[in-house]
Amino acid sequence: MKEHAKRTEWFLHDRFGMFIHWGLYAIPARGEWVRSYEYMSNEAYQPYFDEFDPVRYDPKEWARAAKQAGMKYAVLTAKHHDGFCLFDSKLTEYKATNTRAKRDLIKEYVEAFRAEGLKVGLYYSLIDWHHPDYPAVGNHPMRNNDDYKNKEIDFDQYLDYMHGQVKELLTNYGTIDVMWFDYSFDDMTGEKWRSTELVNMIRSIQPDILIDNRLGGNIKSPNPEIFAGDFASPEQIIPPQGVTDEAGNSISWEACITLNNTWGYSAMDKDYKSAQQVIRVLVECVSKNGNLLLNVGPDAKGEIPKESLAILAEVGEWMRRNADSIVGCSSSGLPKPEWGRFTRNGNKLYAHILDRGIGSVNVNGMKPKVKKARLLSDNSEISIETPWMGFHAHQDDLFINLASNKLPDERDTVV
Ligand code: FHN
Repeated sequence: MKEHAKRTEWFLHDRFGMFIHWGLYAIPARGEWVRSYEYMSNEAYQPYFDEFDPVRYDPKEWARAAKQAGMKYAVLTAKHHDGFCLFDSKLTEYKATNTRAKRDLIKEYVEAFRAEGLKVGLYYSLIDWHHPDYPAVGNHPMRNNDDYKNKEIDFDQYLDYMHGQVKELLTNYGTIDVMWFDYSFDDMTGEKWRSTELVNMIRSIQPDILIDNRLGGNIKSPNPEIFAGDFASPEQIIPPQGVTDEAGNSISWEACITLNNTWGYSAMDKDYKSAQQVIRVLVECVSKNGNLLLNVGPDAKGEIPKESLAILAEVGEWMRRNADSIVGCSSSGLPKPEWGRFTRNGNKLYAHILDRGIGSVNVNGMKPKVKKARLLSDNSEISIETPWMGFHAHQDDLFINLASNKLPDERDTVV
């Protein structure tokens, strides 16, 4: 579909984004599912609304951290499952402008990230544990409360509210580049959300916006539903072979991955990935035609955890020297080499030597004959005359730029 290809052009070029999970759950600091895990009623959760006062929220700092990390876009939770709205919705009082913050946090976010040249996306939860007309199904905090479960609700009222808020987000905050819905489950999928009506409304307001695949439907179908989405959204995993449609053609996908183990802020979870692990994940995604949406969970004061900032800064230092092998790149068309992965941008082939134990790469066997090899980080020459190239991949010599004279023949093998 031509308009789909046009819409996804920037997405397939940019490759690397920041996911941001932030809201009232940063106060209990036990992750964004705390209401569900601890069966909290609206009343039990209300103190967090009453307290919420992110005095150190400065999205310009967030945007700088993202940009310096080499990220090109971001997606921030406008409303997560707890129903709390970070934006000044006219459809509810359960919003940031009614807390001590008294700020439209989404407005400040889109302005700050655009000012740094990043594209802006909004995450919006289909699930809403606060809304009176949302049923106590799935992992709803009141799923074991018979009084709650038996009360009369009007789900269409909730859908009118949900559709109305999406319209507010796409009308009041300028160009939004990604609408990241989350998530369909069991029979709560597709038309249960009135998805065709919702996507038609979205496209009527912002025709070029990208939509993820979590409204339901089958994005891999040769004739996907209008709401099947523009990209697949594997979570906490990298698909072994990337993502393809039913005909075996690669389709747009984006892996969303946490830096520790929780999306929302957790004071206890200090089990962070290293910068090297993040770089490997990023390289693997791009080598398989995918994007990486890397998550941060700011704390209740509005700051990204220092551990996350340190990792982002180290990844950014690598990206400062090596972004050419990520941004604008895709899969290479070559089989995965034993020593790492390839990415490709047109006729530039990038060899990412990821397995430290293997210090040499035999490029002479590569077809077409490699014209020249350079270490991308400092453009130093890599000799390709010797039968093998014994250079030692160390901390920042993660890959070389093999400028070959034409695209590798799909049938080529790397010896
Ligand atoms: O339940 C959410 C979860 O809190 C988080 O937002 C992730 C991010 O993709 N999505 C859902 C779990 O799949």
